[in-house]
Parts: sequence; structure tokens; C-alpha cells
Amino acid sequence: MKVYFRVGVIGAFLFSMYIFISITGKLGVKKLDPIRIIDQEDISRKLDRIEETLNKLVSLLSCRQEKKEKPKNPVSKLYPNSFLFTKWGDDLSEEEQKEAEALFQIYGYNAFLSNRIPLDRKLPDMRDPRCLKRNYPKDLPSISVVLIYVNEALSVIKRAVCSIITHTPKHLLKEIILVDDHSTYNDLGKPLEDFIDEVHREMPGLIKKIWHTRQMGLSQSRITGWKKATGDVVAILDAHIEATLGWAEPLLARIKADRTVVVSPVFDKVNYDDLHVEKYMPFAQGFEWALWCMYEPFKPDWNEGDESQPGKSPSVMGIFAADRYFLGEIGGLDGGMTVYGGENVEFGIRVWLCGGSVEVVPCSRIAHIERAHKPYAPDLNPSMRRNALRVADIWLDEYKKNVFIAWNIPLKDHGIDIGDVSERKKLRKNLSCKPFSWYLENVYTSLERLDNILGYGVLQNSLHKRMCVDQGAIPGSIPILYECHFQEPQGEIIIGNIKSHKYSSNRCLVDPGSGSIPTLHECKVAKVNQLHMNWDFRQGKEIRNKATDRCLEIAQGDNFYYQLILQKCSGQRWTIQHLITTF
Ligand SMILES: [Mn+2]
Repeated sequence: MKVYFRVGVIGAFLFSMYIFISITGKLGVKKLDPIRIIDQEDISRKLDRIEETLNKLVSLLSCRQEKKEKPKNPVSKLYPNSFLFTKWGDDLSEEEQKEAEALFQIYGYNAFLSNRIPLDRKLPDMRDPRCLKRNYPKDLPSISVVLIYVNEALSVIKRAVCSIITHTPKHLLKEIILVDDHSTYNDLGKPLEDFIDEVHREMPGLIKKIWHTRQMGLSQSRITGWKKATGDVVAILDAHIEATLGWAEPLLARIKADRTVVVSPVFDKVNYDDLHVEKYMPFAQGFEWALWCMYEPFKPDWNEGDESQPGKSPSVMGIFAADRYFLGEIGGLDGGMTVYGGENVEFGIRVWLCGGSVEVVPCSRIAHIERAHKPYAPDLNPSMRRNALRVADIWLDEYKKNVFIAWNIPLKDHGIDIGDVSERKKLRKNLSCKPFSWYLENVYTSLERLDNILGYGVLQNSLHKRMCVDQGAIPGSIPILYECHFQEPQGEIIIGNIKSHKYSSNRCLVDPGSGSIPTLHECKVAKVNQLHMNWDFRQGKEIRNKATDRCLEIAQGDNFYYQLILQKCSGQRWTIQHLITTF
């Protein structure tokens, strides 16, 4: 039996070890009309117009804010270690620094600065020049824009609303729906109502505001917004965004052409500290086996030399637009997903499997604040893991195990409550959705199937069970013994270092043939160079190199610490934490 040991490269300390068996030898301002006095007799009409103009000015003012003066005497930094002040805030007084830092701790972005810059600030046009030449049909579907949030800074929400009003053609903008997932800060009450009232003097009824009486999480917030929507298309966005010029038309045109396409704009990055915008290149939106989302190159056949063209995407990152009825037909969003995470991946997979497709539309750009920390919980891992297991159970078929591997939890009896999945499974059946293997073969072809993994988790030696095989310092290629971690300690990555994608590489354990120190090499390179990377191993038995007949063992070094060595087999035994098949 040919056995590979792969040790990954994420994290300084990795405590897991994976065993592969090789079958084939691979392991988102108005202009004021001039008032012309045509008929001097008609004073009342004139007065009406003046009043109208004043109203417009009021609404304009609602999107404007005054700049505050800078302090004259710069002072020393009170928070040298705060990420907020790394490259921002040199000219702030001590009082201002305290206020800025306090707001930063609450929101994860520079709410202090947001409160001081114009609500109608102009952002640079990040679009490909080819986007500007494109013509879109006049009779596009109408759009309801949903903004979901919890504990968002008021000025950030106002700026999002102003940007949507400014940059969405008036005849297309059906409404803006604000969904508050039970914010606990009170500046969102009366001041937000006052802002909405100001907007409504110009555009009555445009904004609808919904408040969750308890926190329900991202997925339920989106569902709430979608249910309230009445437009042909619903766009579900975060509230810490700014829509930019021409953002809506490319999305709406795509949905008009094919109502089963779910579309995502490209998010340009708004830095959390100085709030300036950086251009992001268009990428597909994928995920890895722990179901955390990530950017991914488009498939090679994407653009044909025109990178302004929509590209197919395996999933969405949470911001998307879809035909409102189509969204309902495929089951809306999974209301069983809690708090945060995984719900976007679930949606992407379901769209593809149940008769739709997902595209990223590079001509549509939304500036999005990348927070320094998320508002829902200090540690999102537990909710993310639970949601990932739920997605796995409903949608991933035989590939479900890959999610277990990525989270380093046993295949059976993990004891984690994933909620009631019966309704969603029924939905899948009723919609006659395709099997997940179809998705891997046709949509997300770069996702590695991990078919050859035999076991995963920590690898322990019988002599000294407190110590586990670890990848050692990075950079570096010497595996070591390190104290075992069976759970995720302090959010450290202890598993998941088996790379989820075909284009990434793992590291394999190698016997260099001489000396007594085992080494780690990129598996692909090791294979090409015919390094001694094949091992015999059975659960609870020795680990023996097939080429050199030497065993991976442990021994006390000169410093009395145990270390990994290669030597003539002396009967030391090894155990891997979780087995996929018995071997
Ligand atoms: Mn966001």
C-alpha cells in the first residue's frame, strides 16, 4: 500500500496531519431646474415652484454634511497599537483620538471619519472603459434595494442610501428597504427616522425600514428584506456600501436577458481606516471546503479578451441581485442558517444545482467597507462551522466529508446541532436539483475532491501522546513534534491546511535518504523529483518509508526534547485522529 503524508502550510503551528492513500500515484445630486418666471400673473404657481425648490434643497442638504475644522496642535498618539491609527489620524486632538478609537471598537471601521465626510462624496470611476460605451435597454426591470445591518454607523447607512438614490435611475428604483437585525445602539432610532423623513419630502415612501425584535442573523435579514420587496429585481446589499455610477443597469440588463441568472457586482475596497477606495479586479466568488468564501480566478474561457464581460462564478459573497420571483422559486434563502457564514455558499450552490446560474458583472461596482472586525460575534467560527455542516448535509452528497475534514470534526456523532434540514431537503427534491458531483464537474472544477484521504486530524506517537506531528516553522521544511491540539484553540487554524483547490499545493513528508531528519516538500515537486514520499502505514502501526525502509519515529535530542527522526524501525506506533476508511 502506497501512503502519502501531507502537511500543509497555513498557520505557524499546525497540529494536524493528513494521510492520503494513492490509487494512481497521486494523492451598489441632483441638478436643480432653474425656475423660469414665464407668467407673472400666476403668482401662486411661482410660489409652488419656489417651495418645490426649497424642498429639493432640503433633501440635498440631507445628503450633505459640514466639514469640521482640524485641530491646530498635533499631539502624540494615544493608541499606537490600534489598527485605526496605523496610517490615519496624525492631526487629531487627544479628545478626538479617544472618540475615534471608541467608535472604531464598536463598528470595526472609522465611523469618526465617516461622520465628517460628505454623504454625497464622489468616488473615482473604477469601471473598465468598455463599460462606458455599453448601451442598456431603457425598459429594464425595476429594482428594490435591500440594505441589511446590525449596529451600523448612522452616517454609513445614510451614505449608502444617498449613493443608491444618486446612482440608480429614478424610474427604476422602486424602493430602498432597510433591515435592522436588532441593533443595540440608539443613534439608529430617531436620527435615522428624521433622515428618512427628509428623503421622503422629495421621494415619498422610498424608504422602508424594518426592525427585527430579536437578532436573527444574515440569512433571515435578507429574507425579511426580500419578502418586503415589490420590485421586479431585488438587490441585497450590506449597509456599509456606496453604490457607484452605473451600478444598477448592467445587473438589471443581465437579469432581463435571463431571469435565472443571479448577479453580483464587483466590490471595490473601502479601507476601514481612512475610508479611501481601492479598485478590485473582477474575480469569481468561490469557497474552500470549510465553506469560507474566497476570490477565485474566472474560468479560462471567461472573457475572450474583454474583461468587462460578466463571468460565471461558483457562488456569491453575500451581495447579489436576482429576479424577485425566481429567488422565491428556488427557495429564497435558507432561514435555518444562523448568525453568520456559509449562507452565501449555500445560496450559490443551490442556484447552480436548481436551475439557475451565478455571474459576476464587472461593469457594476459597489464600494464596500472591509471591516477590521465583524459586528455579530467576536468569534464567528462556531456559527460558521454549524452553518457549513448544515450546507454539507443538505447539498454536498458524498462530498459532505470534505467539510468535516476541513473543520477537523469526526464523520459521525459530531454532536453539533445543524437545525431542522427536512424542509430544505424536501425543497431540493421538489425542485429536482442536480447532484453536487455535477457542480464539481461543470461549475467549480478547480475544487479538489479529496477522494484519496484516508484519515485526518492529529497524528500521535504511542510513546509520547501529548506531542503531535506539526509542520514546524514557516518558512522552513522540517516537520516537528508539538503539543497536541485536538480542538481549535483560540481560533488558530489546526486543520484545513489540506488545500481545497487543485491549483494549490500541499506538502508531503519525505525521507531524504541520508541523515535522520525528515523533510517536507511540495507534493508535486517531490513526485517529479522522485523523492522518497511513499510510506506504509496502518492505524496504530509503524510509519515506514517504502523506498528506504526507515521509520518515522521520535527520540529525545540533546536538549531532552522529543523530536522527529528517521531511523531503523524500532516498533514505534502511530495513530491518526479520524479515519475515513479503516486501514
Ligand atoms: Mn460587508
